[in-house]
Amino acid sequence: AQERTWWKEAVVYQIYPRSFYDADGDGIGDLQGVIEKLDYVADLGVDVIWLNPVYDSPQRDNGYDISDYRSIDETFGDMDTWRRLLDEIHARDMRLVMDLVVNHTSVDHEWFQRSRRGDPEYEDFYHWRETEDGEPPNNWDSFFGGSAWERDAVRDEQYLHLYDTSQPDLNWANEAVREAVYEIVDWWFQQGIDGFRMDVINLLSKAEGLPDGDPDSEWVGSEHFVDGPELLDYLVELEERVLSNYDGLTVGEMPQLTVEQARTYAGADGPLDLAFHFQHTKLDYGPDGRWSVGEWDLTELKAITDRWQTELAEDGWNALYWENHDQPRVVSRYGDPDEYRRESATMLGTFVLTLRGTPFVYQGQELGMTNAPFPTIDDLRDVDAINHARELMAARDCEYDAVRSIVEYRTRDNARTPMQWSDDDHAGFTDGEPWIDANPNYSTVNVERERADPESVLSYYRELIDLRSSTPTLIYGEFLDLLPDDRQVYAYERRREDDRIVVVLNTSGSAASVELPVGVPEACLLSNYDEPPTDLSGATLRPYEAAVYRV
Ligand code: TEU
Repeated sequence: AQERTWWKEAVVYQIYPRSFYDADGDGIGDLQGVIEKLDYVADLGVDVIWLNPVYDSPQRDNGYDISDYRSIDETFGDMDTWRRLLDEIHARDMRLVMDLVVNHTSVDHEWFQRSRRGDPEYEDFYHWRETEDGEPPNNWDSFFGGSAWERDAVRDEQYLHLYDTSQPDLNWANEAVREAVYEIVDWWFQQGIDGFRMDVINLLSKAEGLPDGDPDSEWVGSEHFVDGPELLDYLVELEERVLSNYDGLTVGEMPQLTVEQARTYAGADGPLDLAFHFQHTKLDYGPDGRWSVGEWDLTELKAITDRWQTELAEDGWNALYWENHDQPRVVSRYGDPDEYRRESATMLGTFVLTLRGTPFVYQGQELGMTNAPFPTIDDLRDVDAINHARELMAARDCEYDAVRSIVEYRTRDNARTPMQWSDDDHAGFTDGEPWIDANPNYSTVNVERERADPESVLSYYRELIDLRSSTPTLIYGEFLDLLPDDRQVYAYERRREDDRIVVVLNTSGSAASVELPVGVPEACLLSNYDEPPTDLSGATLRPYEAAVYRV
């Protein structure tokens, strides 16, 4: 059985400050903007805010390239504004989780500057190698495309970067690196934060000798740096040295995570509380992986969900999400952004908030924000999308127009268009020129309009979060899939002692019939249509209909 903790009962709201609200009119969202919108966030009924990186950074990867861990980038404000933000969050009985990015730093970080100059104290802070012929030391790829190695002109050696060339990987085998990171983590907890989301934290340990990877794998080299040999030791050390002194929430972002690994790192005896896996975010990948699109199949989602819900039932706890700043908008992937935007957005929300685990809602998801158009390559901002668009164009010897549909579908920019506050210019996000264009549908999809409409996605999310937070069965209850083979309807039960809740979701845009051995429910607790079915032993669900019952 699961022990009760605050973070199991919490709903987390993720804020990407660059795109949330711009208080000073420079076109980029900032901390003062977050402060000004805190009542909106508190009104949603969420308990925790996770804030993407706001530290000093040249912003090559929007803050995931940090040049000083103990300072706020002037784009976003300063330490005083940050302290005010923390106080204002706490004053509203919410908590603040910050982002910890310690697999790599920016090339602008002092550690790298000293390392490249061969300062003995820092020379081994990164992975430096040289080969006789000057070729890359191994065949590993950067996640953003191209080789994971870059030559540095100052040191005249190559350094490893699993992400952008401006994001050199730290050498965690060096004890001095670990000590430096532990001090940073401790320093932030001392400032009063309530936890950390830990960026690509399962990539810290690289296999001895940095051997070549399987050239056919989805991410070449990954078998040598995902879940590496020393990872558990590093995380246990971090937890013993720092994390165990605080009652914070720690959630590790772990690409390629399996459920067995999740139990190791985030089980009751593991160093972290939660871990994000990616299995359900790949259902719509095509034959060529991330930069292709395929049909997704509900039974695959059911198999993944059932595995994670069941295997973490006694030990471990799920981190539940559809969206974050790296994922396209869920309505555009697993729903219908045109004909059934409201219905599919609320159906998908119902799913993620009625599973066992801690749900994470990304800014704009609660409005049913959709993917945006990126008509030319110059409309893209994301280094990942720009690199891959160029790679695809080179490989196919074609113009952007020919790769536009896949790039537009997958770019992380979809999550980063401005939060849609109103139908004013630029969605009410800024008085200046936004760093990225607002989605043109802001005239109809925006907070102001949805707030006034009791049938909106926003109104539904408020009710949903309230239901979730006030229903222990939805938090702690056992999960049982009632129709594992149905390709259209998702139906499951949450059960705790003699309380039984049944969730019924039509995941398609056509009518679907459902027959469940639960008969006539005692009450319908929430639904996204008027007059939801009253007898589940034989009912027809309308397109994307969702209903939550007590049976
Ligand atoms: O992302 C790590 C990462 O590789 C994935 O989240 C990836 O974007 C996803 O699988 C696509 O489906 C983290 C941060 O969240 C991201 O914003 C940074 O760019 C990256 O690390 C480097 O710090």
